[in-house]
Amino acid sequence: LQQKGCVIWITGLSGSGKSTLACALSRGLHCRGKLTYILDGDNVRHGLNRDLSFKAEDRAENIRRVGEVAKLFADAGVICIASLISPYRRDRDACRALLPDGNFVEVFMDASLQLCEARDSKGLYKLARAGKIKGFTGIDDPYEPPLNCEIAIQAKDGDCSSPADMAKQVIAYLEENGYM
Ligand code: GGZ
Repeated sequence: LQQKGCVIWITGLSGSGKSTLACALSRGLHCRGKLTYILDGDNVRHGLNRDLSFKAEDRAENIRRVGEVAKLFADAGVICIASLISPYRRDRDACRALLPDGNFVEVFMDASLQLCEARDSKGLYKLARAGKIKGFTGIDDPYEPPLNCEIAIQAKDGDCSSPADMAKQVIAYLEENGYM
């Protein structure tokens, strides 16, 4: 295996398209002969992190564990795609600090709350607005957008790139930076 591992960290609101990008990216990289692994917040919270809630310190622990696991994959030469809301800058920066310079690629799914809420694919925003979910990111819990991410993917109403196009944006970055 001749592959440089890295972590692609996808952050953004619920419904911003993180998992969709993760899947499309994984597919695109497989087509190019790369080994990948997806760590998705929603999935990891059913197993490894099933003891964690959504209060700030548990989100921090969720992100810390995923960061550590992602680092193990990267050390093994895998392109590890982590897809979590990861709303706090400090927690994301701590994951970045686990890896050598350049091996942590932060991707911001830059979709407005308005757009994510309009999509509401799982009906969670509706529940949050009704007060049935407390501490929901974007509603009554903060989301801190990245200040210096490697890649920002803009999603605007009626003008969303296809998953494959979003993936291409990330793959182009990986090509320019010697990962391909
Ligand atoms: C945010 C929540 C919450 C609260 C449940 N706040 O869109 P989804 O449903 O499928 O993905 C979201 C998922 C977020 O898990 P993460 O591990 O990515 O979050 S974090 O990085 O902040 O630890 C959402 C669902 O869980 N969900 N309650 N209160 N999202």
